[in-house]
Amino acid sequence: MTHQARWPTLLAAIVMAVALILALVQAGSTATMLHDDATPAPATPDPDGTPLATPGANEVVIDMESFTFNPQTVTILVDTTIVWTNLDPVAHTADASDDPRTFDSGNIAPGERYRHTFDTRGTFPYVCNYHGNMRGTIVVD
Ligand SMILES: [Cu+2]
Repeated sequence: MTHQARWPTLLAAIVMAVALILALVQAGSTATMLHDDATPAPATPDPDGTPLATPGANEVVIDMESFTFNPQTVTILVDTTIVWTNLDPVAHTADASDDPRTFDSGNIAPGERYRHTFDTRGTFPYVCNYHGNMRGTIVVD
């Protein structure tokens, strides 16, 4: 009868050994998972999406010459820039005649320029503040 009593002990030893092996395997896989932490990707710098304006593009030049605006009437598209260029030996201005003024160049000294970009459609008569008969018109179509 003594040999029968050994079976439960042997069985218990085998179950404990298997349980120990399973526990070790599980611990190992857990350790592997802990090493699998995601490294955050380096932040890519956000490039400035603003396109660079090409100098001279979308610009129309009006000469201030011999006390006249030349050409006197200019028709342009929206977002066109007018560049008034003073070729006279005296100062001029280009002041819109509307109120409040759409544009007002202030003093444009001889050889100087004044730029204004028209972003709305309309007809804009303007005048030189120093010479009342010096007039022009910008038509924004
Ligand atoms: Cu003038």
